[in-house]
Order: sequence, then C-alpha cells, then structure tokens
Amino acid sequence: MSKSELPDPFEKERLEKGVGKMNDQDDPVVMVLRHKDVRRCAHNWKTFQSGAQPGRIVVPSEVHIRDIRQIPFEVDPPEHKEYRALVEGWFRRPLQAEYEAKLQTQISGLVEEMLSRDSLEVVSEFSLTLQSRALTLLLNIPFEEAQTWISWGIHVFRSDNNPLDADKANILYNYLDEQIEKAAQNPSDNLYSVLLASEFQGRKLTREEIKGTMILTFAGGRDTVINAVTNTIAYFAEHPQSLERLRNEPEILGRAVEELVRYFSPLTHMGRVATEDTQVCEHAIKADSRISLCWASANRDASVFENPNEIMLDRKTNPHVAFGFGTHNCLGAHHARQILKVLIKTLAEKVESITIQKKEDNVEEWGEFNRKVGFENIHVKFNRLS
Ligand code: EMZ
Repeated sequence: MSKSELPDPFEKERLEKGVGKMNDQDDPVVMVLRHKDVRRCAHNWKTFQSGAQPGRIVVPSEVHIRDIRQIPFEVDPPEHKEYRALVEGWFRRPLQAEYEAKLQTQISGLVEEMLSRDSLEVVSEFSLTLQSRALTLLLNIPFEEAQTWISWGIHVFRSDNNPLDADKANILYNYLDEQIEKAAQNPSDNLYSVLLASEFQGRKLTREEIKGTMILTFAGGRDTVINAVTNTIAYFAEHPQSLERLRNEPEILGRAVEELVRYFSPLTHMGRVATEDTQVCEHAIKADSRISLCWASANRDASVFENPNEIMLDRKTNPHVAFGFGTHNCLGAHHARQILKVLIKTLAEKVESITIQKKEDNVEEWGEFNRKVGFENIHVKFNRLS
C-alpha cells in the first residue's frame, strides 16, 4: 500500500451485516454502510430526520457545545426547502467564470509561494490558507479577513486536546455576532447583508437564523475542504504520473475531481434521528435513536463501484455520495468542486513533482472502525515544472 492510500475499514461489516455500531457520548449510533441503504435512508427524511435537537445529527454529537440550529442543514422539509432557496443561488456563484478566475488567481499565488520554499507543512500552511482565502470569495468579503480565520486553526469546534471545545466554538459565535451587527449597520453585498435582507415565510430572518446559516458556512466546509486539499497533494506526490496525465488530458479534470472526492470522502458520515421504530438491514432502530449515513463506506461499495479501492481518474459512472444525497446534499459542493478543479489544474501547469519529507496520519475512531481520513501533518517540497 502506498502511503497516500486511504484504506476502507468498513468492508467486512458492510458485506456481512450492512451496519456497524458505535457509542458517542452515551448516544449510540447505528452506522448504515451500504450504498443503497445510505441513499434510501437519506431519501426518507420523514423517518430519519435532520431537525432533531441542534447538534445531535453530527457525529460526534455537538449537543453539549451548541444550541443554535444550523440552517438549512438541521431543518426538515417543508421548511428546509424554503430556507435552502434563500441561499441556493448564492452558493451557485462558484460556477461563474468571474468567480473561477478569482479563485485561480488566489490558488496560483499560493502555489507560486510554495514553489519558492524548501519545505512546507501542507495542512496548516497550504490547505488551511487556501480554504480560508477561498471562503472570502464565497462570502464576498475582503481577502484580508482570511487571516483572522487562519488564526483559529483547522477546526472551529475542536482544539488539540479536546474534540468538542465550547470555548473555541464561542470564538466563532462572538465573531459572527459582531459581523452580523456590522452588516446591519452598514449593508453591503456580502452574505451577511444578503441574509439580513432575506425573508422567510413573509418575515425577515432572525439574527439567530442568520447566525445558524453562517455557522454552517464556516464549520461545514472547513476540515472537509482542508482534508480534500491535503489528500490531493499527497496523492499527486505519490502519483506524479497522474499529474502528468491531467496535464495531457485536461478533458478528464471534471471526472478526476469526482473520483478523488469519492475516494477521499472527506466527511465520513452524517447522522439522522429516527422519528419512529423502524429497521435498517434487519437491525431494529428505536424511535429517537440515531443512525448515521456512512458516505465513506457507501463510496467503496463494490456492488456499485468497480475496483472501489482504486483511484481511476476517468471513472465514468460515479454515483458517489461524498457530498451527501437527497434533500440535504451539500450546499457548498459547487465551491468545493471548483477549489479542487482549479487546484489540480494549477498543479498540473506548474508542478513537476512533490517530495514528501515526513508525515503523520489523521485517523478517526468510530467505535469498531478506525478510518484514516487524511493527515495530521505532511511536510513536502513542491518541485517546479520546467
Ligand atoms: C456541521 C457539519 C456539517 C458541524 C456538512 O457538515 O460539519 C462539521 O464539521 C461541524 O462540526 O457543526 O457544520
């Protein structure tokens, strides 16, 4: 196994039982592992709801560190649809040529900076910087603001020794209160102002709803994007021939992005709360207990993906669920895809190879499963294409 590989820890349980079990702060989770069941349960929002107590559908549960509902993520239909409609257009802006050009300028600049160095740590110096700078485009606010978010570190709810750190979460919450207030005083054309002007069911959005939407925007796309970017660098470091292939066959870029996202599955799973007694794969699920939709497992399901543990850059049929599935599919997916597309294009244009100097895996523990999701750190050198 070469080092950038992310093994699939779910295969045996997926084949034998279809579900796995884990405890999480005394609120157990039945992990749904097969592609078809994951999609079926995601589709069935009446039985498997998102609108439970705020924080409870996230694994690990965030009920002890927040009581603000993230919107539209923790709301069920029909309200979900109306909230989502308020932001859907805004989150499609990454598809515009002008947005892509700005992203290109940011990413080219960052790659150039890295090319001039003998060593860099990808997670903290490259991926976090890239993610934070790109977020200024998504929010439509000045580039300089990225520096504040970079200073918060990788995860907004986690610190080094504490996977659920309420003090850390408060940094974000206080910051958002300030920014919302600022936008209320001085309306402009950023996301805060757009939300302040938005109406839900004939009334203005409340400050709490705006904050819930902003928390999702900050938290949902942070470590996921950072992992995807870091894994992309690690993959091309170990497969320089793949970078060369993309240089020669730019037409497969779109497929390559989907395939990398399938393979990396940056978000391992997302929970739901059962609204009634039911079952999944003949496993009883009690009302008010939790399941999780394990995107990472579904994306390695051999009944759907040929050679699921291989990265086939031009994979043709690729119904992956790395961005979720159904009603709640990822709002930030256009932005995330553009980031990866522009990043890979830029690497192919400028970088000959990437040398790995040292690295440490980031392994998540989910009950009986240990899943490598990326790297804690990975030190590399970018070598320029001449
Ligand atoms: C939540 C979640 C959303 C959660 C799509 O995922 O991402 C997690 O990283 C956050 O901790 O609060 O936003």
